[in-house]
Amino acid sequence: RTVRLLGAPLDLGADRRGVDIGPRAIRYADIAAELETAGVRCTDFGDLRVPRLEQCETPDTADDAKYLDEIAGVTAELADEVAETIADGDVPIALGGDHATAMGPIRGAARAADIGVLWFDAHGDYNTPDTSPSGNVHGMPLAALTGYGEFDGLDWTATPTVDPSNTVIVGARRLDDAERLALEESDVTVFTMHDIDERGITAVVEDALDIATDGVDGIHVSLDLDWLDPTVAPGVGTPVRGGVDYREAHAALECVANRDRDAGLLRSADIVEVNPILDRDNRTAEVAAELAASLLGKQIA
Ligand code: DIR
Ligand code: MN
Ligand code: MN
Ligand code: MN
Repeated sequence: RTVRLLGAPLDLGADRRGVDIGPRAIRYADIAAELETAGVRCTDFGDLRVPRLEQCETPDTADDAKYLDEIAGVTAELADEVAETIADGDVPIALGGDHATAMGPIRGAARAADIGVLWFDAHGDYNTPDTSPSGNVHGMPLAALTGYGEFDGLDWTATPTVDPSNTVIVGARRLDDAERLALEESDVTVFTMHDIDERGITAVVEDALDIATDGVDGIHVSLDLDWLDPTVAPGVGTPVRGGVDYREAHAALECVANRDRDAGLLRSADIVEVNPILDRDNRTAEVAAELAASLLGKQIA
C-alpha cells in the first residue's frame, strides 16, 4: 500500500497562528520513515497553496464564519487531490492545518464511496455559523459535512456528505452549549472521555467502528491532536486537559488498523491542529507521525 501525503497549511479556520506550519513539522518528525515501519510506502505531493491571512480581507468582528470563502476554495482543491489519490489506488493523508482542513479529504473520499467518519477530538466541531461562539470555522466542519446548519455560500452543505448515523466523535470533553444540544438531537454518536474512563479505549473504539462502518464501504479517520492530553501533545491551539494518553491513542488507532486489515476500510485520513509554535521540541508532530504509523498497521512485534 502507498500513502500519499497532501500538505494543507491552512490556518484561516482558527485564531492561533502557527497551525499553518503543521505539515512541515510533521514531515520533520519523519512521518515518511514512520509509515515505512508500518510496511507502507510513502509519497509526498507537497503543500497546497493557501492564501496568507494578510492577503485576505479582514473579517468584521460580527462575522459568524470567518474566511469561509477562502476555506471553501482551499478544501475544494484538497477534495480533488484526495479523490485523485483514491482513484490511483493510494491512501491520502491530509496534513493540516486547522480542522477546517478535514472538509477537503472527507468530501473527496465521499465522491468514490459511501464512508463513515471517526472523529478523534476533544471538541465536537459541530458548531454552525449561527451557534459558533468564535466564528472560527475549525469548530464547524462536522456540522457542514453531516449537512447540519446553514452555511452561506457553501452549497454542498445542503445535503449530507456523510451520514450522521455513520459519524462518531471519540474523546469529547469540551462542547459548547448549543453544540451539545445540537449533537444530542442529531444522529451523530459522541463518545466522551467519561465513556473511555468507564469502558476503556478499545471497547469504545470497537463500538465506534461498528457504528461508523455500518452499511458503508469504508471510513475516513480525522485526527485532531488536541484529542490527546496536553502533557502528551502540547503543540495545539486549543488544549483541553483530561485527554487520552500516549498508550490509549496508539491502542485506539491499532483497533482501527486491525479492522482495516480484515476488511480494507481505510479510505483516507487527516492529521490536524499541530501548532509547532506552541509545541515543545516538536513532540506533538512526532506523536502525530507515530500515530499515523499505528493507523496504517504498525505493530509492536
Ligand atoms: C470551539 C473550539 N468549540 C469553537 N473548537 C475547536 O470555536 O467552535 N475545535 N478548538 O478543535
Ligand atoms: Mn477539531
Ligand atoms: Mn479539537
Ligand atoms: Mn444522538
